[in-house]
Amino acid sequence: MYRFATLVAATGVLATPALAQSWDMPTPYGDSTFHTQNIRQFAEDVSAATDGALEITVHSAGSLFPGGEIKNAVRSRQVPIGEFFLSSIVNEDAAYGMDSLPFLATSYEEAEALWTAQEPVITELLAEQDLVPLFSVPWPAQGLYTNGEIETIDGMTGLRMRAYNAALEEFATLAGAAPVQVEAADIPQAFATGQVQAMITSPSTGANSSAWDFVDTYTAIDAWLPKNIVVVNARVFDGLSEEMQQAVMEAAEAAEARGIEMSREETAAQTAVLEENGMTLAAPTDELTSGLQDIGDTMLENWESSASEPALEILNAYQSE
Ligand code: PCA
Repeated sequence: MYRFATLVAATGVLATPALAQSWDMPTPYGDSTFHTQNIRQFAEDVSAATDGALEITVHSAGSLFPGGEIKNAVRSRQVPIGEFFLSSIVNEDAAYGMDSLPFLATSYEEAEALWTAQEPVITELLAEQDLVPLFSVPWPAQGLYTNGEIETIDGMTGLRMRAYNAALEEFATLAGAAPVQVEAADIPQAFATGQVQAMITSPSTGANSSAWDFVDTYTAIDAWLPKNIVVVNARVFDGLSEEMQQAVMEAAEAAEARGIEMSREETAAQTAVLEENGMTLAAPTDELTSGLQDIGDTMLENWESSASEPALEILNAYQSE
């Protein structure tokens, strides 16, 4: 019996291709999020292209690591690969936070141009931490979720507002609101307990968190398109065969293009879901837009006064296009 078990175990080992690898991939966002669906497809593509020699398992909704820890988990090789919200690491360098500056890039074309300017700089910065960026996909433009329509910036005074990064915290403060940091997965809970009363996020995250249960109005201020990024640990990546590296890079390129398409389609589709569930869709009044633009100007000035040299170079490159 003992001998038989040993034989089976030994055969099992031999049956596994020598270089087969299995990677865990954490993301902060839930299964209904289009980014998560996109990275699951990326994982399938990698598996197919390597004949199963590289299997990636996606762990969604912060189940393996909370959003704020994913970058360091990949850096320290606790996991080989992960997805996170790029601007969440703006404290390391202003270059990471540019996609969350209000009105700097407000369309997919501008978001792409901004990423083109950011990518080489960010690639260099991440290399210092043993990280290789694989692809980056923007969320749809960010809109305002409130009870009742906000017609001027004064309407935001005193509102407890959900924030997801430092830029949104600054934004809320400049608008006279009170920012409260809440991860996407905790939005329903934060509204239900009265921790927050308003938020700025995409139609995707609004629909994915059933915003209509807590607020009745969506105002499409379309002020910025923040991005997710997928990174792999450089040492793990370098350890792959050349064919495997190429398979990962090709799947990554396809994932970026597919993700941008999914994001574009989400904008109208999920805004319609908000409306179908009874929310009022509002266009911002001219007064609100100009109030928001003033805040954007102030934030850009603040950003410039503390930005690193490489970050300022990104801004120059982007603005001179
Ligand atoms: N959804 C994420 C980030 C930006 C977005 O649209 C969130 O709200 O946390």
